[in-house]
Amino acid sequence: MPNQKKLFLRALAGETLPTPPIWLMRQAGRYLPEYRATRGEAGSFLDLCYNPDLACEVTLQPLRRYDFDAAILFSDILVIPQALGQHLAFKQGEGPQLDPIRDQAGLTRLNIDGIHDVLGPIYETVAKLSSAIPEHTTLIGFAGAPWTVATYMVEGKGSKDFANIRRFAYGDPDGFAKLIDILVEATTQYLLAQIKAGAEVIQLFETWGGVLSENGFHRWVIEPTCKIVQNIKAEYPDMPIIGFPRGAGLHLLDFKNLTGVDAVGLDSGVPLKWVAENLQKLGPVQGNLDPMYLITGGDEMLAETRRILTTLGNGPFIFNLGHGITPETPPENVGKLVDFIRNGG
Ligand code: 1CP
Repeated sequence: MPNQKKLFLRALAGETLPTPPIWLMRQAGRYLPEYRATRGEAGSFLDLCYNPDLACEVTLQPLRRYDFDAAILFSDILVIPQALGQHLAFKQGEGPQLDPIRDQAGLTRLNIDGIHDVLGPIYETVAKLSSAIPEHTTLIGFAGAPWTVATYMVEGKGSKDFANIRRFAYGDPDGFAKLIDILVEATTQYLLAQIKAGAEVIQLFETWGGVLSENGFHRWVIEPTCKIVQNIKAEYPDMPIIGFPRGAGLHLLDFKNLTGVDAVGLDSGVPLKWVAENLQKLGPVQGNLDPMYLITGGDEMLAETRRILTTLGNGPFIFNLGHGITPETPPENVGKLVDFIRNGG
């Protein structure tokens, strides 16, 4: 059992630990001056994602400062549409831009056959990380879940109302299912290649699942996630998979029961007593400090952290944020948070 010492894997296997393992979503990023320096060296954000040496370097940067229990591959969920042939650019300060696919006819622009040619450097980053991270650190590979990736493919950018994709999914479900099927297949292949390269845990980010209707959530979040989990477990039955269905609310139990994920990531809005009495009985949970507490960083942050530790600490638990860390976060507040948790809260 070579990995049994890794706290993160023990928590994912269902163990209740006196001090939970900790990592933070988007732990590598613009709040760190050393990230900004490496990013400047790389050129664009996408150049950084496809440069194995520099992507490895920025993944390691937060570990050097905070000795997190997990490293997450530095990449982005939008490399999948790009690998499928959809044009992608990150304009400075504006977020992602893609040529939108608004209907079934637009799917002819996608081609799954060459994805590994584009994604190869990312597998190389995983392999480098696998030997570069400390022995007690776990390597997380990741992908966006199909619905969330599709929101960017259909909207063409970040969205507030998701009107185009909801219109496509509700108005032409058979046509939209073809897009989701392509994403299930591409995501499966992408994650299997990350695992072959050394990823020890997989996280699926479903950032925008909360905008769907009840039936939509089942059809476009739960079903595709379930297929990806089954595909991965068919080849790697013991691979731990974390699902992060942000905004899932009352769907959380169905999400856990029906998808087959091992652990569930919680956003900051989920009532924790309910989680402890229901969801956590079914498996490990991860979360859920509101990232804005890290900006103020005072006693309020510590009190909220204590509330989370007290409520979820009696079952299998991984400490994290409820969403990604923001660029305005003072790095010293992250240090304060980690010390507080490791000193028993
Ligand atoms: O340097 C920069 O200016 C780019 C900022 C940035 C970073 C650091 C983007 C653009 N992506 C990333 C890295 C990233 N993205 C990681 C790496 C590892 C880590 O966690 O340390 C991960 C896991 C993601 C995942 C991701 N990208 C998600 C899911 C998680 C979440 O935060 O909800 C989403 C929705 C994206 C899309 C994306 N990429 C980047 C931006 C600004 C966005 C959001 C666009 C929007 O909808 O507003």
